[in-house]
Amino acid sequence: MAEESQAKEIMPQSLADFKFEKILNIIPETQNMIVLATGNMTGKPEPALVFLLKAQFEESNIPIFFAGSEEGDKILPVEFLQNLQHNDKFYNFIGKCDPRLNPLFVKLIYPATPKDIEKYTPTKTLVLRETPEIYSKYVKSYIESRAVEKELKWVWNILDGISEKERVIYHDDDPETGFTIVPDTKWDERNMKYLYFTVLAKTRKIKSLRDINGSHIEFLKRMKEEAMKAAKAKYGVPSAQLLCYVHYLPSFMQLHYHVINIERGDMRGPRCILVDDIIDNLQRDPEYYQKSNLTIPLSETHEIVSAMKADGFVFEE
Ligand code: M7G
Repeated sequence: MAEESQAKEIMPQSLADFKFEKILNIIPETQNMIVLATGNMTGKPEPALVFLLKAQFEESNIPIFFAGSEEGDKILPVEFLQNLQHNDKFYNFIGKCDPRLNPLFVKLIYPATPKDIEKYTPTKTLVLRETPEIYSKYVKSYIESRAVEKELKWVWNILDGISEKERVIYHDDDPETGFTIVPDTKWDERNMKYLYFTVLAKTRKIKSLRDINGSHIEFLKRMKEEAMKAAKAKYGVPSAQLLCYVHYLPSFMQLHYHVINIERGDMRGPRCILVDDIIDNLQRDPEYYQKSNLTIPLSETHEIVSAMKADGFVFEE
């Protein structure tokens, strides 16, 4: 309890509060970095995950970079520091921008648990075709063993109106059919091309797709429809540009949707299952997700893989 109240007061001011340990991953498309560090702010050294991301330029600032802008006088011009290449009319420069117009987007998970660190440490990924039998024998118990009180605290904080109150776009408190729509932390709410909502169901009974059946169809539809309405009403993004999907396996075990602008382009791989397809499948067979095989990518160090290997299951090399 004492630890909990202390944790609430922690508000790091800069990366000088942390000691660099190592770069865990570099995301090739963006060159963004995920860094492992250590902080002492909880009273003992504990790991921190630091995500260093280049934030989007504010569109309205772009004219200031050029000649003829009044505001341009108050800030430093974009300076070319180095010419990397020049051939005829083609130039590549390294430039310097006024830091006020070129913010860093820093995400921090602190204290980070071994699970958090594992999630962001690149490992070999194996593809498992999960039959209902594999689900009952290995995956269900893994899902049920998760430390929900710790892992879902941020989710419950949003659902209970404790955190991100001012960001919440839609909220319905019904314990069975309620849900909350909130901009995902991956989106800064400025560039509509990157729109990203998370839709969190209030019920704690649906942990994954395997718990969903025909009786949930109306609920699934409503969650999607409200997200589509909100995207249009609040941000002007029409539903024709939106994708709404769940992950299987999810990384946290309470029903939630991802709603993204298709132009973000980060809906990748077999973990993403479109909500429209889920609804279609349930309309054909209300027990579709209890009967079907599902493909899950798993890290080779994942405990489901270890448990299956221990029972003699062979993942082909
Ligand atoms: P995920 O990590 O891909 O999990 O998605 P999944 O595989 O179970 O779907 C969880 C989503 O929730 C990510 O897109 C996160 O950016 C987002 N998210 C995580 N946290 C801790 C927060 C938070 O505190 N607030 C909001 N608004 N979104 C969050």
